[in-house]
Amino acid sequence: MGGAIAALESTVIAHGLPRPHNLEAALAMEAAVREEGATPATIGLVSGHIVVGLSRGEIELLANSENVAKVSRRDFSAVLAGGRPGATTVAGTLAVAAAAGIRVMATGGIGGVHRGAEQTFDISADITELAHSPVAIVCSGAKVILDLPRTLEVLETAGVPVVGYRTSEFPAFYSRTSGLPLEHRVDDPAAAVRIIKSQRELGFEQAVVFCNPPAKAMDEHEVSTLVEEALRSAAEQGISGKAVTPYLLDHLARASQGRTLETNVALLVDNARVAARIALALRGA
Ligand code: PSU
Ligand code: MN
Repeated sequence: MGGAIAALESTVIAHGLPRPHNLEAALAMEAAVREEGATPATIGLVSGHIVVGLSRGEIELLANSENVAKVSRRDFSAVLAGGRPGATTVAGTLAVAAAAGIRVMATGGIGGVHRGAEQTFDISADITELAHSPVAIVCSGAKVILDLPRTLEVLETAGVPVVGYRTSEFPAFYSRTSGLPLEHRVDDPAAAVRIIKSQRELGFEQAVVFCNPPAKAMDEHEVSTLVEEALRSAAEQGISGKAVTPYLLDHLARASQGRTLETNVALLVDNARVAARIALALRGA
């Protein structure tokens, strides 16, 4: 049966949040999981090895080094062979968690379809991995820098269940509302576990995405103005590929005088807590 483990991603530490908030958030997420009585396993790459359950020193390394690779599935082999430290995205973390038999993970917001993807083809590998990883993931929806309606469409195409956790609406990362309704909803960990068990009994390999609205939420319309601005700036600077998401998150934090950052850290910690509760309920089920 094993212990109740909540896996945590590390790209958010290395590339999603500025110092020193990144280390603080990483440690606060782990503390929240422990407080609930579960075991955190932050996943990353150190000295040519995949580590499931980074030590405090290893988390500090990922938080403070300049040369940390952003590791999605396609990056593992090259980063392991080269020995650089690596931080796993949701996609990378799902791949490792699934291989390690960990059934629950937490993040801030999943990746998805970027705005203008019809031109750039920029659709996060998170979607592909969610389609093949039998892991439940607690998030605050998808990052609001994305095209949220199209992100829901591709999740549907990929056969990935998206379930509101105490909400009937897809959260917009920094805000509780997006105007996009969710068909399925649960209100406690026991109900979440019933869906996870059913998904596994069916033999389906898809993840289950639980969307937990942010506690310290920002106004949806204020955020959308900030996002427009950030997107314009990214386009002017010619930002592309895996740099897009970190650039936009950083721009938003600056433009909002740190308010998106505060919301981001709070929702990360809250999602870790919910993941721990689900992992505990899953162990007893
Ligand atoms: N959630 C956050 N901040 C982040 C991320 C998630 O609150 O920085 C990271 C995750 O690791 C996710 C990645 O997998 O952003 C998506 O990057 P991309 O769009 O390049 O696939
Ligand atoms: Mn991308």
